[in-house]
Amino acid sequence: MKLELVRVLDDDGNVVHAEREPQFAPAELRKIYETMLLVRLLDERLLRLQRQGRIGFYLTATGEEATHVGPTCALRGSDWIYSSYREIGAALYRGYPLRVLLCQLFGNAEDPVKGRQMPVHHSVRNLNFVSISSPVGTQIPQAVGTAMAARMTGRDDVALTYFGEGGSSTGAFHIGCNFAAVRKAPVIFVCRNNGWAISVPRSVQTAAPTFAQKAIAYGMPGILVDGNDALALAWVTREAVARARKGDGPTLIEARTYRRGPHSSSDDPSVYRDPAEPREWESHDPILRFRKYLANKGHWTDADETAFRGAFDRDYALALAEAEAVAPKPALGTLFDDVFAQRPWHLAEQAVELESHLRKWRAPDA
Ligand SMILES: Cc1ncc(C[n+]2csc(CCOP(=O)(O)OP(=O)(O)O)c2C)c(N)n1
Repeated sequence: MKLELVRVLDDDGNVVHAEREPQFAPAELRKIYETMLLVRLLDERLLRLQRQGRIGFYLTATGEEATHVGPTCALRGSDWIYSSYREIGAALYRGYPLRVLLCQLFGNAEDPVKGRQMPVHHSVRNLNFVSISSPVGTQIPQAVGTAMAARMTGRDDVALTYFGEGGSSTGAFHIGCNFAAVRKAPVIFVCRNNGWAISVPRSVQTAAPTFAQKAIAYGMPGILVDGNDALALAWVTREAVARARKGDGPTLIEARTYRRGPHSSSDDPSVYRDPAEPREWESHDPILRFRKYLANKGHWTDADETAFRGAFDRDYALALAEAEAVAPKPALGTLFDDVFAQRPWHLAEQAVELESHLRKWRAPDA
């Protein structure tokens, strides 16, 4: 079977399918662009921070920024986002503050999850951006459950979940898709096919020609979209959201993109990947394409670009200084908080034991 690759823009930012162009207001178009650029600028800075030994781990998304913002901008604020570890742009689009993002990376007292998660595993409760799970694919059934809960409580909110193409090989993907399609859960599955699952190439991830066509077997629509085209992503997601809200069930969207960088700061792709491959994808860059589109419409100038980058430099420097130097580490006692409404006996015992251990051994300046 052959699925059309849905596009709105070509690589030069020209509109190739005007009938699909989402008619966004200029301010919205600028927000989409600025969020994608923010992800790119943060990736450069934060990977450097990791290399300097100031944070323990980082995951970049260079070349995949449109997959974060395109689907999310088609949602409303009360809809739920269950992302993997790579879609920070979805939270940034909803207004995740830079300072809190950095506090999470440092795992300090202002980190919403108090240093208990790895860096980049964000949790932004007030933005309906649900705590990221490390085990690949686990967010998929979580999103389905939330979508079902919304429907059972009479709300028309939807849940959108992002995962890599590697995530589609998990049992959680099958469970989530099957249950959602049978029950017509208002959920949107966004499979971000970036070609690689750490060192596993797409060619051995599945024998199917596309990930989108897996939807057919579950009995839901499957859409193949250019993952470097934010407008095409917004358009297909908008249609999927409309179906979900009116009770017509889930959609599986395959966003075809490419992981230009390493899997994470712990990875070295030169040992398993031809370096010509990521270079080839630079010509399909999602941010450059969108910038040309915006400029053609008269909504972005070189002066806007300079001003945005300048403001980012200032905001980043301030947020970094505050997060790194000002915010303290989480108090050790918080280790026992937040899991049980009433602390069970074994944790109560451990808390007392920790206190007496610290009284005995704590260094004078700790
Ligand atoms: C259940 C599980 N198995 C293995 C891992 C180790 N692991 C972390 S990321 C990853 C690759 C995931 O690739 P993909 O889903 O394509 O997402 P991408 O990293 O490309 O965005 C693996 C195997 C894990 N975190 N969880």
